[in-house]
Amino acid sequence: MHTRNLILTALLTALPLAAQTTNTTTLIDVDHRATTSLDGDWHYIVDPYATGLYSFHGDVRADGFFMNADPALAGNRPVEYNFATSPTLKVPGDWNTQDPKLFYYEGVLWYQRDFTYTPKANTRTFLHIGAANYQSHIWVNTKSVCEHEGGFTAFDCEVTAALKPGKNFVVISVDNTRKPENVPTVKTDWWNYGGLTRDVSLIDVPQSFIDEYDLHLSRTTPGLIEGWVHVEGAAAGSPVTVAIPELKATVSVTIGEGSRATIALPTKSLSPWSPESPKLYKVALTAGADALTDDMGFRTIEARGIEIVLNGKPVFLRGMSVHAEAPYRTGRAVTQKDIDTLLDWAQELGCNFLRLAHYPHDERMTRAADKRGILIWSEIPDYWALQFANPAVLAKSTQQLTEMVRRDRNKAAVILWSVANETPNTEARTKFLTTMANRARAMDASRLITAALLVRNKGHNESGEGKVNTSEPNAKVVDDPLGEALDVIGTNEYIGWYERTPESADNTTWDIKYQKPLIMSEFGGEAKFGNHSKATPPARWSEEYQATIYEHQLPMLNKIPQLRGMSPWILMDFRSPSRLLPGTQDNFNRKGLITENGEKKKAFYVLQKAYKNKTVGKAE
Ligand code: GCB
Repeated sequence: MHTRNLILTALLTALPLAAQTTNTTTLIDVDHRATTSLDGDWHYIVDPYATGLYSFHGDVRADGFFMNADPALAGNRPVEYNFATSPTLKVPGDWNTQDPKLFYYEGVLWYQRDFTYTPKANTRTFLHIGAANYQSHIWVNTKSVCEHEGGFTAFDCEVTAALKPGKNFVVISVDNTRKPENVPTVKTDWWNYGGLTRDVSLIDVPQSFIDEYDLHLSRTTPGLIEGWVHVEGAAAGSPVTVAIPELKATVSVTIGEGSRATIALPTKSLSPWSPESPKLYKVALTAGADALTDDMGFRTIEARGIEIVLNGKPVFLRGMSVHAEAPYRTGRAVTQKDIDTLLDWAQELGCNFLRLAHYPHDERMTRAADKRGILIWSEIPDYWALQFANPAVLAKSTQQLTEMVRRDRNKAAVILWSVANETPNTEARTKFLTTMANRARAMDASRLITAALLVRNKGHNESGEGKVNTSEPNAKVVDDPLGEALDVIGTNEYIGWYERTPESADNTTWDIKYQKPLIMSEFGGEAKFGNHSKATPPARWSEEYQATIYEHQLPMLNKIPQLRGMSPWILMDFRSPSRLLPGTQDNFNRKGLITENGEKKKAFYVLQKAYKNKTVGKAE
């Protein structure tokens, strides 16, 4: 073999093992930090062959495009890119819906923008990226500052040493290529929107600063707020104060081991946060030169037997599943208006609960849920057939879980961390996801851990699509071994859509092997808005057919003793490349109760009536 080929082979073989995330952290409560927004117009270069990332040998160029900018490295080579004369995209935003040429694009795209900066004394500066789907590599003034993998979680990289007074620039390569070893993997049922899909900003913090905290209401001592504050760079013995002025409650402690201070803050007359009364308090945290405030609610959430117990009282979750898809324009939901529209619809429907499918959403969503009093299920994209036997995939999944928990662990609205959706029942899967559930619990023992499981028919050994009619489809069994590792069981089923008829729900029975609360985390069917059927039974794809599914589901669900919530599929029609039926789907999953243009289908009103009159679910 040629030496050059040998090098190429060696490098390509080494690539998948390379660390995918380096030099990143996740700062929290960033919306209360002093930030400089870098949102707006960014120049972009579409680079389908990853020319700026790899040399012609195929090795990764840590200096990216800037290899050409350095004469010592570039020699006489001409510079073959120019950001200044390249067009612009809006950040935040996916690239797919901003330029028709990029609608189906999956690959590398380069972003660049200039900014001015005045370094301040005793200050560290982080570049904050709300989300970049999927893999990103970041340079500031030609210096590589960090790399990140995972398309739905926020991350920060320290840029203090790379910044200079005056003019600066940042370059970010974002690659949304689907790969079998990614999380999610190659096959999903949503659009793989690429790009800097959420806010980008610079965050200034003191040398030593509060980078994480967990403050929650004790399950055992009434009114006690407990947890910890982590102060990056703080020496043991330095002071930390947490105060809630409205409650006249203050605690001052000192940093112990691992730059962490343990907090126990007794309060009197605290109003617990709940959907009926989503009370948020101003919480002031101080640690040396750093001071940060947060708006926080305090509540307890527990699973007791088959009950979900909020502030000591059983609760029923009247919910809906929702993708982070923007109403009225499609693409990623990024603006406050996008989020408010989705939440207005959910509340109009009568929801007190939302399942954020199938990945962590923008922080505006969980903040708004805190304000409005909507209980939240937040999920990592451990979706369908991940490479469960691959340790690198476990590492990626763990990273996404950690970043999700870190960002939202102080939001009262979030009550459930979901570690997966519809995964195949194999040994490798169960081991992988049990590890994930245990990690979630170890990180945050104050919330409940769940996952959406597949259901099987009695007599059939395996769960899964395409297996119906081989056994007893009227007798559903929920006994996926992953249930052992969960506090709350989620199950997805599509009676009347992917199997049998809507009416067959009437004599379907459910055998739930776990004495744990159950959430029917998906059910539903597709309808094209305006497509009506007068036939009996109504024709598929009509609004009447979809409404019939809901009419037969609700009485069936009411008969399941463990049922403590539901999040039917789905609030709004959303783009999916897997949905190919022309004239009806046109690359949209049409299971929404509302179209992407805000039109409400008949089924919306069926569910609304049941939610408003509380004819579905246990009366609290
Ligand atoms: C499911 C998946 C969801 C799909 C949905 C469907 O079970 O969890 O992501 O979009 O079914 O419409 O088939």
